[in-house]
Formats: sequence, structure tokens, C-alpha cells
Amino acid sequence: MKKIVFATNNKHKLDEIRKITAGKIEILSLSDIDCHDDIPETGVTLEENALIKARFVKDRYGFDCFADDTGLEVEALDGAPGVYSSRYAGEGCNPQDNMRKLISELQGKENRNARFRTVIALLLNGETHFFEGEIPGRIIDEKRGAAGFGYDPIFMPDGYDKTFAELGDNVKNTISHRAIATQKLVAFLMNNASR
Ligand code: ITT
Repeated sequence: MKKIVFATNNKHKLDEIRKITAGKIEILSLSDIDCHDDIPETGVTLEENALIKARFVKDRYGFDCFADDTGLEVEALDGAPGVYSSRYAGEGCNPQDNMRKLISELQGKENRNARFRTVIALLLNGETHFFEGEIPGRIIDEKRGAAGFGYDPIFMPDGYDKTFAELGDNVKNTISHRAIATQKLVAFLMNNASR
């Protein structure tokens, strides 16, 4: 089975991507290659940040790898928090702080439309490739459900009346932004496995 390093420090993402790629691609974590660095994310787009993370690992550790940068883009907030989703409520904040801030920014606003967008940057055989996935949905006013991570308790994907955190791993890993981008990555890697 083809092996590739996933440049992330987020164990929830690692877990999701391992489930999505199970039986097709073997995903090595940063600890598997003895990388324990905090990788800086200085880009202003998801594409830039995904590439920065993948390049960091390739340059310092020499492995072909991929990275995922994800943002929650809220229509009524002109796309915020977007690329700044992890530190929306300020440096050192946690997901509870971020959700609280988002709910309060949306108070009184009727338009609840939002989407999660994932960009994966892959560095393979000296070439760079990008894969994208997005899922439309809406933000609700109270947290619901215990599965998933980040903003999952307040995001309801279109076509469902449950949040990602209520729908659970199996549904999320079939329909999510990350699932869509990762399926494209897997198809590409399987077609290029012998190169
Ligand atoms: P790495 O950069 O190490 O991969 P990170 O947590 O910093 O991990 P991102 O910058 O891509 O990852 O993600 C920004 C934030 O967006 C993340 O901390 C979560 O709060 C949120 N997020 C990302 N993917 C999500 C998902 O599938 N469901 C809910 N929230 C998500």
C-alpha cells in the first residue's frame, strides 16, 4: 500500500483522514517521522497555508507529504473566520471560545449560510498538486452533539437537520469538505502510485 506523510498537528484531522483513506493509502503522522515542531501558518489563504505546512515537512524531513488547511466561511461575515478559523477568538483560544464568538457575531442576522472549505497541498515527486473540497450548510445558535471537533457542534450541512457533531464520524467522513478533498487525493495517489 502507498504510504504518505500527513503534515498536521491536529489529531482529529489525522483520525478523520485515516478513516477516509483506510485500506487504500497508509497515512504516516508527524510523530511517525519524529517531527514535533509547531509549524507556523503565516499565509493569508487556505492554499498558501496548506503549501507552507507541506513544504516545512518536505524541506526539513525530506518526505513527500500533504497538508490540509481548512476554514469555515460564513456568508453574513464576508467569509470570516475563513483562514483564521483556529484563532478566531484570539491567540490561545479554544473551540468553545471560537463558537461563542461566532454565535455572538451572528446574533440578529438572518443569513446563516456558511461553508467549510478544505484545501490539500500534496508534494510528490518534485511536483505540487492541490485538491479542494467544500460543503455548504448553516450555523445554528446553540451547540449540539459531541462527535467531531472545532465548529462541528454548530454547523448543519445542507440536507440534514443535525450538526456534524450529531451526525457522527461515519456520516461526516462521507460527505464533509475534508472527505471530498481527500477522495480526490486518494484517486490521484492511486493513479500515480507506480510513478
Ligand atoms: P494543522 O494546521 O496542524 O493541520 P489546525 O487545527 O491548525 O491543524 P486548520 O488551520 O486547518 O488546522 O484549521 C483551522 C480550524 O478550523 C481548526 O482548528 C478547527 O477549529 C476548524 N476546523 C477545521 N476542520 C474542521 C472540521 O472538519 N470541523 C470543524 N471545525 C474544523
